[in-house]
Amino acid sequence: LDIKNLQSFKVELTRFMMTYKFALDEMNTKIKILQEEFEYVHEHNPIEHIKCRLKSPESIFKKVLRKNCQPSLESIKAHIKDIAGIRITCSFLSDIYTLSEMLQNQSDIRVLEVKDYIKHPKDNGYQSLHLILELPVFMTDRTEYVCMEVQIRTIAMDFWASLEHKIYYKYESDVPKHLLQELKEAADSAAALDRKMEGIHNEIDNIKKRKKVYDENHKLQ
Ligand code: 0O2
Repeated sequence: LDIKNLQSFKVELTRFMMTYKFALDEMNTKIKILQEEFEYVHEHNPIEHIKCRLKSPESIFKKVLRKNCQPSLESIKAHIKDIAGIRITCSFLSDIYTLSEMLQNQSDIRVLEVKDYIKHPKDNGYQSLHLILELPVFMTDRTEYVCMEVQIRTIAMDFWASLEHKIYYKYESDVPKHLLQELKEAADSAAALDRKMEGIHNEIDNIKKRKKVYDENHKLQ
């Protein structure tokens, strides 16, 4: 590449990355709206935290090489679906599916893929619900349909995934067998904890509902 070409590639790449940033901003707003209204209507906040990230150009190019795709922006757009990523950590298992349904039902969102690693955990124990979504971003002179990966998980799943990620990098992918076994057991414990917390949450919810009915009946008398 000569200087002129390099400069025009830089402009193109910056514009390309901007569309993903805008898509993240849009999705972040959508999730915050759902969170705020859900809390108002159901008196329960389903989201613990939201984390947005843009893949760095370095890791995009690593993935390009791994996937054997052309190093052009068109090919990257077509093959790499997680340049923009949002991770939503929920309080309870049921919140994951409620939020996922709410996002999937929005008319400007196109659902490209759903990977349910909660119903079908990975062999290492990894659990999360992954949605590959596409949404329109209205630019000054065009509309771009931008893809992103939304990962939805509980606090326990997130705790497990971040620890596993650190161990994986520490051992440069070559994790000792006994640690893999222990990680799998920890994933099973995390799943059991999630089910227990869901049960407690449902019980408290039922008590709250019964109290509301009782209070309303007594107000009427
Ligand atoms: P980062 O740094 O989090 O972005 P793909 O390669 O994405 O086209 P794949 O492998 O089917 O296809 O994607 P999948 O299964 O949807 O997983 C993508 C992302 O999920 C990963 O992104 C991780 O964030 C997370 N993930 C998947 N499996 C595991 C796992 O076993 N352990 C942990 N800790 N996270 C996992 P990246 O790009 O790998 O990393």
